Amino acid sequence: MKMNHYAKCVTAGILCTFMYGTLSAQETDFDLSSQRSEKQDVLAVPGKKIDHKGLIINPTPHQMKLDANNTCPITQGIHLKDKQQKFAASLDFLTQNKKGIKLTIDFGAKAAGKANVKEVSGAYSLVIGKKEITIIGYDARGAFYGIQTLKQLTESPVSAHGTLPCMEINDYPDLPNRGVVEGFYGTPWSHEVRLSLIDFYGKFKMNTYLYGPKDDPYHSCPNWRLPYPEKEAQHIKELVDASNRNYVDFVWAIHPGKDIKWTEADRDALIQKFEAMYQLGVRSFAVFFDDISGDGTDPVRQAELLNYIDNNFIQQKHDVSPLVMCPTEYNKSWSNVEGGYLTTLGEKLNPSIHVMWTGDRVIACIDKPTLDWINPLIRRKAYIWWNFPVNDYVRDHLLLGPVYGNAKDIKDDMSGFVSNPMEHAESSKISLYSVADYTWNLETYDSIQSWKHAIKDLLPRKVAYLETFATHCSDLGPNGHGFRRDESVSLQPILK
Ligand code: LOG
Repeated sequence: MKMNHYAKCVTAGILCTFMYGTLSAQETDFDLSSQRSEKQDVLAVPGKKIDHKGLIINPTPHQMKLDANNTCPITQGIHLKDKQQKFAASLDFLTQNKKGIKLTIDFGAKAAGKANVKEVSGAYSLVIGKKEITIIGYDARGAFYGIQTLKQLTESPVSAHGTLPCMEINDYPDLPNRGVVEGFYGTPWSHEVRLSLIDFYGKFKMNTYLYGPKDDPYHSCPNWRLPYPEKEAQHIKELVDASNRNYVDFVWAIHPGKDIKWTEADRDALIQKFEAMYQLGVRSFAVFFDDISGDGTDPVRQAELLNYIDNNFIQQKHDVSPLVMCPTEYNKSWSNVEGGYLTTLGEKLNPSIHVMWTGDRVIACIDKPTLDWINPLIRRKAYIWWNFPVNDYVRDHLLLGPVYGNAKDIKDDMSGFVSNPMEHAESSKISLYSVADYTWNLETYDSIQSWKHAIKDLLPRKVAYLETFATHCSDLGPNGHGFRRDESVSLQPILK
């Protein structure tokens, strides 16, 4: 069998484990949740309790009714009625055949209203009847997500014999912006791996990829004013195309604050760079002012610049998403409220501009008190930049453990939630799988279950090995930020 990229990356780690002979594969029925400190609410797929039989949908749908007595045969393929002729390329997992089961796909407010689909981008309904399948999206993104759910069902053991279980799914995302910020220090991801990640975002219904690798010189100093050289520009174009195919907003970020002069010349240089990115196809933009000192940190100047960009570029284009900014004081412990930085941004920034926030500290989990503190200051809902599983401050550790610690009652208090991952992109997929789950459906999120599903999805032929490896690669050890994770929980009783 040809090993996929992911398999190659983790196999190296697993081999080390076996060479030194210290770990054995996890017993499959070992209950990790019994020893972890996080609270576990193992919930069945909502709607009706279903007999799992290997049926896993990530992210967990909001409503799902299974008709256990009926199935839908797809052995003959499907007869496609793609009403707006958009999705043929996304359906390569099914055989098309006029004699097959009818698959109707449509989207838009009218069709969505009839199908009771929620009025938010990405919402959809999927009905699998005995003789036909129907997907209705609130928008094209929603219909695409319905197709992703159908795809997961066809790949699941429940449909191994060419029959899908009959069911009705009505589903929608809790948060409008969900995904990843490539915002770490260290070797930026390769082009190949970025493309692989973008497919992964689409598959698991994440809609945002903020591109801001600290060590891309054309994102930050010294070259933020210059256009990308030809090859790099071509790569950006390809990332945009891949994002469009996956209904992902590719948000190109600039990090000008280290040496920006508050002059017309620099303001125009920034707009010109955005214009060059627009020509490459970029339709979403961000400006990061994190990790800088000196003149660039002035909140009045920052707000003036951002409003200028918003009024003269973002709003003028008519096809560009709201601007995103990362403040200099981007977490509570680094904020000087008396100094007025955050209140100035809150008062002055145009209301449509998103403001990012990492929480009470640089590395922190997010809960209601976190948001109750920041939202009034910035006068909008914070857009969370979650610094996990990023490991640029503990580079000798891989962070492969469960994603836990974020509250489940805060879906109405954030405008977005993106994870900053490790420079090891493939290994970050374990966490990102769960970030997708959490940000889509906060209340039913179950960290251990999601983590186990991630491992199964990523390395189906070596689940127990990867689980063993990952369970012993969870904590960061002592670090400057004081952020810790449960480690090697199955060994804890023996060590006590
Ligand atoms: C940087 C980020 C880095 C992360 C973790 C933000 C907003 N900025 O302390 O680039 O990956 O912490 O080390 C940061 O988090 N600065």
